[in-house]
Amino acid sequence: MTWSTTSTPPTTVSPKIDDATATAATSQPLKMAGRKLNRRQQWRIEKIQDERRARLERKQVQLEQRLHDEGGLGAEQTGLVIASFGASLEVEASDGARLRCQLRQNLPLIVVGDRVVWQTTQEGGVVTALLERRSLLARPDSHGALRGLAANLDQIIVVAAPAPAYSTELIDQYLAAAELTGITPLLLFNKIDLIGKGEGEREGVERLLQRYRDIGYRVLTASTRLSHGLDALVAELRDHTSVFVGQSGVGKSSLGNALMPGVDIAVQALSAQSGLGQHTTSTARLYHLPQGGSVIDSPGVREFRLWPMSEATLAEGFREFHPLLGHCKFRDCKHQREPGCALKGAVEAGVISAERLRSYHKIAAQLKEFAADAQGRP
Ligand SMILES: Nc1nc2c(ncn2[C@@H]2O[C@H](COP(=O)(O)OP(=O)(O)OP(=O)(O)O)[C@@H](O)[C@H]2O)c(=O)[nH]1
Ligand SMILES: [Mg+2]
Ligand SMILES: [Zn+2]
Repeated sequence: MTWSTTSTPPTTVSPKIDDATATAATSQPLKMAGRKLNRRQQWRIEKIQDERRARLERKQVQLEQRLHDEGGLGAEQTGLVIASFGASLEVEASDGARLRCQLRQNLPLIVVGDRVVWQTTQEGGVVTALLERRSLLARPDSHGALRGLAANLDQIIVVAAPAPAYSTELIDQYLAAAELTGITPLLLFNKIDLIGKGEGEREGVERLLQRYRDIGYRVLTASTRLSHGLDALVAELRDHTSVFVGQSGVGKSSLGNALMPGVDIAVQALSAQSGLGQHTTSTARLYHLPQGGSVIDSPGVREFRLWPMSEATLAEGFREFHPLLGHCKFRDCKHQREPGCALKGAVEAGVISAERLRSYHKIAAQLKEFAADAQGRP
């Protein structure tokens, strides 16, 4: 059987899809069974996407029509995005009022922290433009496409804790993301009340934090339970826009609650079964701190992935490697077993930590794996 007889689209299909299938059928009339199925699946996916697009366009047209019928919009104003729900945004006007806004067609993806131009409508507002961003923190989705997390950030507060157990690779990936996007990071080790007296546990955390202090990163410890470290945190957050990032369950939202009396962000205990966080926060949200500054509470992750990048770029994400890069004997040095490697030499001389170089190699290997996976994907 040929592909064209098994997957003839139903009569309701749009001419565009008919054309596409006709081209495919004539250029490759005989196909193997597996390939046939893929084509058919592909065609279905395209059809669903076309329908979605058409639905969205119809909605947009209705919105434009309604705006027109209402006899005009309010004057253009600028606003700050407090939360993004995809199809709509919560916007803070310059007078502090909050309102739900629809989005004009053909706008780029808008994220929390963005500044926008908006106008009032009878039902709220409509966002008509995105203003220039000072910075953007992004990460790839499961298909490798970059998704913005938050915009106009000055600081990334990387939150880690004894439970769920911290991962140095995760911390290092966030620090690299901060380094490469030019946003200042701060490492915040929360839940210090949970650091047991178990052999080496406290020393392990102290060594970890000292390693980052030695590199020159700011490090704070905190406990929302003991109200420890909160004043120091407030001082670091003042006059900046910061985002809390980190694993689910490390206490990002709890920190938000501790800093803002009267604000009640949902928090949830770790899963008794896995000891992991339960993805309690689902949408990033910006809060103004009474002491000054704004903080964005973001949904926790199980793993943070850097966007696809070369090993050389990743190495630049490790701040203390900077003076050494370009000084290896071989220009394409992988910093593994090559003779004359400046990074290995620096580890031996105690200038950089072996853990950070190990972490770099692990993250580089992961990036390679994801890239290979992405290529293998249909
Ligand atoms: N022992 C202890 N528990 C804390 C502390 N801070 C937060 N917790 C608890 O940790 C659990 C998770 O806290 P959340 O604030 O929901 O964590 P989160 O990082 O916002 O998690 P997601 O929203 O899933 O990303 C809750 O049960 C909190 O009560 C702390 O300093 N000490
Ligand atoms: Mg949360
Ligand atoms: Zn090297």
